Amino acid sequence: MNVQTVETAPIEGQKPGTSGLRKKTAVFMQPGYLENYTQAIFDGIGGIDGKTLVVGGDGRYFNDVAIGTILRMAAANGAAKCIVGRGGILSTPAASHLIRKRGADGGLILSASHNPGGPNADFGLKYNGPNGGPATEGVTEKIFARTTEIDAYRILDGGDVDLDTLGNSALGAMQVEIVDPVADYAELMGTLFDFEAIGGLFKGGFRMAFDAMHAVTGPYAHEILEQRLGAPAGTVMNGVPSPDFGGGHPDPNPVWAKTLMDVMYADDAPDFGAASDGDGDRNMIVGAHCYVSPSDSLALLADRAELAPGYAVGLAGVARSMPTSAAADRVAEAKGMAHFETPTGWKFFGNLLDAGKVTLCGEESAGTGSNHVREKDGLWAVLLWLNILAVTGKSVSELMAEHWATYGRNYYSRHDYEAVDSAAANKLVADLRARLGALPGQSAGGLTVSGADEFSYDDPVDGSTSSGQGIRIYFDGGGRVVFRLSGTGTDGATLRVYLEQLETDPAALDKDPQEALSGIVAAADELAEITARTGRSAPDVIT
Ligand code: VG1
Ligand code: CO
Repeated sequence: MNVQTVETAPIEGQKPGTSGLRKKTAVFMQPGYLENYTQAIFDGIGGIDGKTLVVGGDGRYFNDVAIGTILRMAAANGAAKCIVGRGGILSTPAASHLIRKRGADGGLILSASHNPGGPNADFGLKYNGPNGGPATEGVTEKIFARTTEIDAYRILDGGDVDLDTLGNSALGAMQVEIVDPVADYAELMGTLFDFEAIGGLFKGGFRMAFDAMHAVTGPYAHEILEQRLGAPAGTVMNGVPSPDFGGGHPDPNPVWAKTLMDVMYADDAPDFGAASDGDGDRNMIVGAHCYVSPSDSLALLADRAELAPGYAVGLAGVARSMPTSAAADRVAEAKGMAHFETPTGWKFFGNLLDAGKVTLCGEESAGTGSNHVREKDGLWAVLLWLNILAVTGKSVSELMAEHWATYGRNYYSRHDYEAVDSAAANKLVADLRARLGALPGQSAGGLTVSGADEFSYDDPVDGSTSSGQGIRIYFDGGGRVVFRLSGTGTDGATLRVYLEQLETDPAALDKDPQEALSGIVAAADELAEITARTGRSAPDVIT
């Protein structure tokens, strides 16, 4: 086996978005495409000579082939070792944990997360640093800069690794260790949660439905929920990962996890339902006839995390992404905890977690996590909920009703307009930006604008600034709408409209969120001219 240096030229569009580089699978499979980006990562982080990397992905189409290429490139670039999940599988939180546990220098995670998979769907690749978290903005910029000037990549001219056999082997001068993707992660969960108490729930006849959505959490959920916690076989639905996620969108929300929603809203609904996404970092929580919005879930977990052994000492603070509702802030304020507001994307939580400023983090897009890893973690959130249910003996709907009675309710919804013409979407945002100063005092949808700005974040740890992170418009009476363009889509532009209205009247906590938000929805359309500019009369996805 020899190291080959292959001449190449920059490929346009290799710009990482909210969470690494995401493109159509066919784009990633073009000759040199994966190779260029992988070499740009290696160069962008200052080379990988003598380093140890963790490599794994969510098992989607092209995962195994891409891992073969990445391993041959890592060896040719002088890496000392790659630690790889068996079969090329690692959930994103399990990869984050493995990087931290083994003291690795970083990792490559192959996933397009909640985006569909398959030859005609999406693929993705991202680099996580030695803290186990997604590359910071600074590192991401270096990787992107490298893609624009790359002239060669290095790869072994042969050599195959059997991804299915546990243990060590050599690839050129590099060592490859194939590890069980589940074991270390399951062990970590056992240190954070009271498995005996949760096991007791199941022994007592508590029923749960977990939808792995044909994605990576299947093996993790089978092992943890059914094997270690004793939930009956069949608790985990769609638990065998498939390269195209059974043809579905592995996105845990009421639209794409409809199978689970139907189970949870049936007459004989189980006590607790949950789902996770393609790469296992998101979670959806639903009680019997009771969907919990991710923003509310974060707030409830922030309020009650102390009931789990791993958080018994209390939380240092809580962070949420800007478009996430302020429900968690209300808990933090009541408890005298620090709280932070960051741009969208998990990479912004890393510094706060590393500095010990926060213990819990969350996003409205069904991401919740803590300082146990540096990624959001779907099954972790599910287990924290189970621990709280076991200790309190209350149902999900009882817990939510108590929560709203104590803190008020931040009615919340996100409306997504997908595959919109990019130019039209960019112009919508640019025109709003230009009018921000003129908005206060204006009325729209029967509401009066009280303030408007564009979110810019000053990282309190490294002092960096990230601007242009979403347009916020506030209304008299505690309402807010946020406009942002997605950084994970692969078709045109996706306009995300985040709607929120605080309600503290005890008699008004039980409304349908879309009804409670109808005024804000009308105001949003009027101010941004969504219908007129996108040609859409309704959002494609409402969560
Ligand atoms: C979306 C979500 C964001 C999340 C990101 C990655 O980004 O809104 O909250 O961090 O996906 O999640 P965007 O730019 O499309 O809004 V995952 O589970 O896809 O890694
Ligand atoms: Co994900």
